[in-house]
Amino acid sequence: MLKLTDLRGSRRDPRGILPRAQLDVSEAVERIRPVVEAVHQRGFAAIQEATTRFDGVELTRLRVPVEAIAAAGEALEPEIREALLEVITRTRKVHRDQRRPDVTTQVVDGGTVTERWLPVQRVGLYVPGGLAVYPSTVVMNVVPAQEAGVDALVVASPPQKENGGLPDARVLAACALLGVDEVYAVGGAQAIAMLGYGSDGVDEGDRCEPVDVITGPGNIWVTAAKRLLQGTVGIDAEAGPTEIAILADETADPRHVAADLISQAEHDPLAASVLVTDSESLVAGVESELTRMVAATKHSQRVHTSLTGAQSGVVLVDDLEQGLAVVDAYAAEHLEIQTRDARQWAMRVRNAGAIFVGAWSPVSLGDYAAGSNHVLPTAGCARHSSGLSVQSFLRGIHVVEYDEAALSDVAKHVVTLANAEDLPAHGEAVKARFDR
Ligand code: HSO
Ligand code: ZN
Repeated sequence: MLKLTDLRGSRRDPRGILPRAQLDVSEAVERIRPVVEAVHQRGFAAIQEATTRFDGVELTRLRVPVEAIAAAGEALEPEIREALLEVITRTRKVHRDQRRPDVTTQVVDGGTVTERWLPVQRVGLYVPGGLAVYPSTVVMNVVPAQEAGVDALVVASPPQKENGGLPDARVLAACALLGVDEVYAVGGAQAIAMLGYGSDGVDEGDRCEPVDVITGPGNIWVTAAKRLLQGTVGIDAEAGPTEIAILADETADPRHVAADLISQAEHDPLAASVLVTDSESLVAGVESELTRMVAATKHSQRVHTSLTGAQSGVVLVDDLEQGLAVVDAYAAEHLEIQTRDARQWAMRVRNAGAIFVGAWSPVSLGDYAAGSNHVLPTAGCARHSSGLSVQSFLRGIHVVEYDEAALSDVAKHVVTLANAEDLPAHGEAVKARFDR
C-alpha cells in the first residue's frame, strides 16, 4: 500500500527524494486574497457572504451567545467532560513549567539589561472543524495562552449546519470548561481575516476587535490566510495537514507501526504517513497489517487516500544511522522512534515538531493526553519553528538601564561605531550628555 523509496547504498541528500505533500500555499494565498481583503474592507457583510459560500450557513451574528457556550458545557457527556478535564490538567502542568523568568544581566557596574517576558494582550485561537471536530485543539491553544497570562482570549471555529450554525457543541463545551466566553462562529480564511483586522457585527455586542496573535491549525485556506496576515498580527508556525514519521527497526511491532500510521492518516486525505526503516521484514509485516486494518477502520477511504498518496510511503535505509539522517531531513511534525535503545536515538534527532519515544508513546497519546502540545509545525517547518507553547504568547522586552559612569565608560566605542556607520548623530546623542 505504501510507496517504497529505497535509499540503501545511496549517499545522496535525501531531501528532494522523500515523500512530501505538494501543497502550494502561495497559490492558495492568491485564491483567498480577495476574501481577506473583502473582510478587511466590508467586515460583517463580507464574512456573511464567505460563510454562505464556503460553509453553506447563513450567519445571523458573529459571536456565539455566552448562554449557548454555558449550555454546551452543561450538556456535555460526563465521559467527555472527565476526559477533557484530565487533559486540561496534564496540559496545564507541562505548559506552566514553560514560563520563563525575567532575567537581569549586570553587564558592567551601573549597567543592566533585563529581559522582561510580557504576554501579548489579545489572541485569536483557531479551532478547525472540517472532516473532524477538535475540542482537544481548544485545550492545546487555550492552555498555553492562559499560562502565558494573556488578557483576552478569543476562539473562532466554523459554524456547523448540524448545530444550528454554531460551532460544534463539544468545541463550545471545551471553551466553557476553560472559561473562554468570546467565541465566534466563523471559519476558514474569513475567520483569520476577522481576527486580524477586526470586524463590525450585527450590533455593538457582536463586534470582533482585532487580536495581536493568531494561533492554531487549519486547512490550506486557513494556513494561506495566516501567511497573508502575518505582520499585521503574529502567527504561530504554519500547521497544515498532519504528518507522522516513524523510525523503526526489526524490534518494532508491525501492528503498532501500522496503527500509528493509520491514526494520523485518518485526519485528512492529504495527511502524510512515512515509515523509515532498515528492516525489510518489518515492512512486510506492516504492509500485511495495513491491508487488514485499513479495510476495517472507520474512515477507510480517507485513510487509504492518504496512505497511497505521494506524501506517504516507506523509506528503506541501510541502517538506523542513515535512518536518522532521513528523519532529520524530513523534519516531521510527529516523529516516533520504535527501535532498540529508542531514547538514545531520540536524543540525537535534530528536526521534529515532537518526538515520541518507544513502544508506549504513540502520537495519539500526544494528540490528547500526554501533556505535550499538538499544534506543531508541518511541511518541514520543524527545521526552524517550534510547536505552540507558552512562549508563543510572550514577547521578550529588553529593558536597558545604565548610570552616568557606565555610559561614560563606553561612550567612546559608541562614537567610534556611529562614525564608522556614517551615523554621527548617534554618537552626538551620547556626547551631548557629557559636554557641559
Ligand atoms: N494530530 C493532530 C492533532 C489532533 N489529533 C487532534 C486528534 N485530535 C495534529 O497534531
Ligand atoms: Zn491526530
